[in-house]
Amino acid sequence: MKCRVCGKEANIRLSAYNTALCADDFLTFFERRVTRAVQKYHLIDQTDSTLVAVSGGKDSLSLWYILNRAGYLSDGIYIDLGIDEYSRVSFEKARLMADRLGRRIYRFSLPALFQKGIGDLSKVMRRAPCSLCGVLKRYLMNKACIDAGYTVLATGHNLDDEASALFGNLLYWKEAYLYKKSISLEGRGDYLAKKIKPFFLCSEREAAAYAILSRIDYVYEECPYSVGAKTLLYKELLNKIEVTSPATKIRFVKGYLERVKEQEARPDPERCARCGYPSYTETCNVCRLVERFGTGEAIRIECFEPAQATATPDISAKADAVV
Ligand code: Q46
Ligand code: ZN
Repeated sequence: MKCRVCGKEANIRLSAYNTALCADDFLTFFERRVTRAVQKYHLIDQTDSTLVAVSGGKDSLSLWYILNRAGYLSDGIYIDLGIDEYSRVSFEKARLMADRLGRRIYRFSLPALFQKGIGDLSKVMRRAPCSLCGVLKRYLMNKACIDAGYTVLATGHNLDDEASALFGNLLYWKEAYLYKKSISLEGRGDYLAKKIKPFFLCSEREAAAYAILSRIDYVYEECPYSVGAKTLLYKELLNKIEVTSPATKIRFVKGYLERVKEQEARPDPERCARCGYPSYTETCNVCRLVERFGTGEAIRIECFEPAQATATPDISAKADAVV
């Protein structure tokens, strides 16, 4: 198997593109796909300042790394869910990347906020950890963006995440959620940051290969609460289909993107009467949680400066030059 670009021995086969590439050409290929998506879908403008949601995993750390290499200088936000060793190691990896990039990282800590991690909090709330986690992460990441003056929040959701979520929503005809996802969701004034997913069309396998080949030190373990999640089953099923019919996932998600464009403009979300952030109810879920379990102190974000400012190689010129 030879690299399609240079003819050397290939390191990765990309069946969806009917090609194979060596390590160097794969890195260029992947970076170019991400920067092209940023340009094509107008994800980040010159006037934007970007915050990347980092979990310590391969997707978010690779995204943070690529954006900075491409000249989209961005800082990170980490939510400490209070899951013992897993959270400790995850933050360690996120900080390593912050130092490598010479960028700032912010942290919201659930144990500091509620004196409980996501596990205990979900028990007292009688709510599934992932559902509660989703509510808290959405709120805190948006708050971090707005409070610290960033205009765009970037997340590392990849093609497999999007395809499995879409598959699940279709399978159960969850129409209310069906058209809520996109590669980019516009912000609203001073209370809702724009959200972007630059890896929307990049597979999980490609992101993992990029992380390994770029020597990104990421946390290999999955969050313990992800065990048994339906999305993992959907990913497995879609990967099986992909083996016999390469490029199915990307066609599925691209087809969705074309259709989502045709949907009506989203109405402005209502705002929480207490904190002013988006809410479906008069007082948002997080304000109610803080009232019940908070320490009495305001929600505080920690900011960590990088240990040293290291120059990050600029790929913006290279990304344009490669065909
Ligand atoms: S939702 Fe659930 Fe994830 Fe939160 S509790 Fe862990 S598995 S981290 S994306
Ligand atoms: Zn609120």
